[in-house]
Amino acid sequence: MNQYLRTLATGLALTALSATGAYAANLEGTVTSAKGTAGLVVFVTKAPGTFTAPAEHAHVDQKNMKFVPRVLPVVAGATVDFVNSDSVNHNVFSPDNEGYNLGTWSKGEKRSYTFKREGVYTQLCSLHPEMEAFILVLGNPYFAIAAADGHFSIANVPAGHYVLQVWGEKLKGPEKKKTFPVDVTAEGGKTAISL
Ligand SMILES: [Cu+2]
Repeated sequence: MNQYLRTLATGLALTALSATGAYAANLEGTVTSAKGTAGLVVFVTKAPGTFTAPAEHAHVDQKNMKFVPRVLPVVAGATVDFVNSDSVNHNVFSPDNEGYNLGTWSKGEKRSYTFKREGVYTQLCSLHPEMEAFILVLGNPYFAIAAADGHFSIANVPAGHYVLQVWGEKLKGPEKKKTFPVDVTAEGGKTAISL
């Protein structure tokens, strides 16, 4: 194959890869907020295509009188198993969106719930009012929880233009509505978000 044909073939292959969205890279960045970065969820607001939740269930533990993790982002359709690891009974209910009450169960048992609708669901226990956690149900799998230093990395994002938003339990409405545009190329994407 001569040089021209080789270049043409490479170009066609790259075009085909791009058209099928095969280019996917890490979208990384930092988020800063006066309210702290622990538990902040950075997510892509909209992404083309339809997404199915992983068959494997996500888990929320009830341990030492706390929900662990306190913040859990999942894609719509995901099933979450709530596991009681304490020697006392726990309950799980949420007053948000369609609302649910999974009942009360004892150590070593679990109950499951499938989140079909996008939204934020506060997790509460009717037996222990101090217990609280949050499940964010998102429309696509492109999200990450920021580390304590504010760094986040969203894996396998197809090349394209996106808008990021941030959710945090201490953030107010205007902060949660702030949008941050970012481009992802074959080499990835990088951004700095200041709330
Ligand atoms: Cu409880």
